[in-house]
Amino acid sequence: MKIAIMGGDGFVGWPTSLHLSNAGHEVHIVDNLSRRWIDTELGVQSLTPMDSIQERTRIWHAETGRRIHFHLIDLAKDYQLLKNWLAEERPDAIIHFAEQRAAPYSMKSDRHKNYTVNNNVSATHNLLNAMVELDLDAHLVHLGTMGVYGYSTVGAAIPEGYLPVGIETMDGRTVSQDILYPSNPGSIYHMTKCLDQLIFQFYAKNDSLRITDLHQGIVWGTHTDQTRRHDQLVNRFDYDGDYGTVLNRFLIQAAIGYPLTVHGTGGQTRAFIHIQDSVRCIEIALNNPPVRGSKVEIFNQMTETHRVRDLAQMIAGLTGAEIAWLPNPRKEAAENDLVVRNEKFLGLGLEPTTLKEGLLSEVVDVAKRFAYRVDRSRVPAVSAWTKDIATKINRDPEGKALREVS
Ligand code: NAD
Ligand code: USQ
Repeated sequence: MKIAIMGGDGFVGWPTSLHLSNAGHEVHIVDNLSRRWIDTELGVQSLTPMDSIQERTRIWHAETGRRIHFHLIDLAKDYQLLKNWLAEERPDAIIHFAEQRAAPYSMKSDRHKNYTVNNNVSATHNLLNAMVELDLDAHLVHLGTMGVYGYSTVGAAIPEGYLPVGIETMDGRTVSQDILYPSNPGSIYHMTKCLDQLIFQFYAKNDSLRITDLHQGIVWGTHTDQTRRHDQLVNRFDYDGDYGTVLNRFLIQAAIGYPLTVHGTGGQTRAFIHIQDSVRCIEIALNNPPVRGSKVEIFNQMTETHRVRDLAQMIAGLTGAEIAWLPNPRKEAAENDLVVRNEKFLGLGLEPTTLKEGLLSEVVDVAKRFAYRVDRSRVPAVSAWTKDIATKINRDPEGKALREVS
């Protein structure tokens, strides 16, 4: 297949590009490199030394003989360029990673909220709009998030996208319908993924676009089989307070002797998936497109759930790290249970890589190897969800003490 990978320079996009190129597909990365600019804005860098996208693709070619093509296009702002590119290349499938994906970054200020909404909603809409205009019947695979559901299990497992409901009619009958599971976003970023869902629903109904939405949990790990092939194919690894995600952050904190930054009681339960499984799920989704005219196909792309404090305790046990119990910069439930259905991927052959399988120490080893690149002052999460929370955190002696560790 000819596959366009929007956002293919990112943490999940890069190993996906390598995986699909290795599988024999013609891969085109489309990216505006905004994530690299955001590193500059925040004064941080990936833990792992990442080469330019041109250098990465050159190494891939030298290593495998396969070409990955790169195109510098902003999906949100360069509509005409995007449309011309799609018209010329007419990919068979499009994988859409090209969004601002950090919840803390999306909550930093009014400017960051605007940027996240404008970037994410416009990127998604421009893509669908152009596909319709060009009569492009490509299968669109989008990376959504478990956060669209809001993590609360009300005594029932979270289904894969749709909730069967019975609606009582005025004449007393009950009509059954499958509706999108009620959206319950916890950040501006997560809100954009809820908006994406509605845009997809409309375009599948109105224009019969073939769309798969993957509601993914928190991705952990860094290497895949293909990024391991050469030092310069290494994946990016975010550890800072905005882009670093919880499990990867704990692992690197353990490696550099920084107390594990648990927010609140650590009673938050979240869904997780290893990066190798994420890449595999995307391939499985690509191989199982919905038929034209059907509703949006939705998968829950996660393999296990964990409570944040259990993760911290597990990593502390493994490495001897200390745990810091910090005031929570986010507005979120202090404790929640989370049960998620994921039978669709399992039924299609996914074999989950769980935390138990020794890969935790592999990540700690990567972190130790590149520990000299870590700026400890960028570890604390300082983006507060509300002005009140910001004031409270700044007054909290324990939070302040940890920030001063840096
Ligand atoms: P990332 O930030 O590393 O990569 C996103 C890529 O998209 C970057 O290379 C960026 O430059 C590009 N991009 C952003 N806006 C763009 C635009 N307007 N035009 C062109 N390119 C643009 O993020 P990631 O961790 O690889 O996540 C990829 C997708 O998966 C995101 O949509 C995210 O919401 C979703 N997701 C990620 C995780 C996770 O834990 N990393 C979990 C669930 C879902
Ligand atoms: N947390 C800590 N300590 C930290 C960092 C986070 O206790 O140092 C807590 C947070 O308060 C939160 C939980 O861990 O309760 C998860 O935070 P996270 O930063 O790992 O994940 P999140 O902000 O939800 O976002 C990440 C990705 C996002 C993706 C989402 C999937 O950045 O792109 O959509 O995971 S999910 O969480 O399933 O919605």
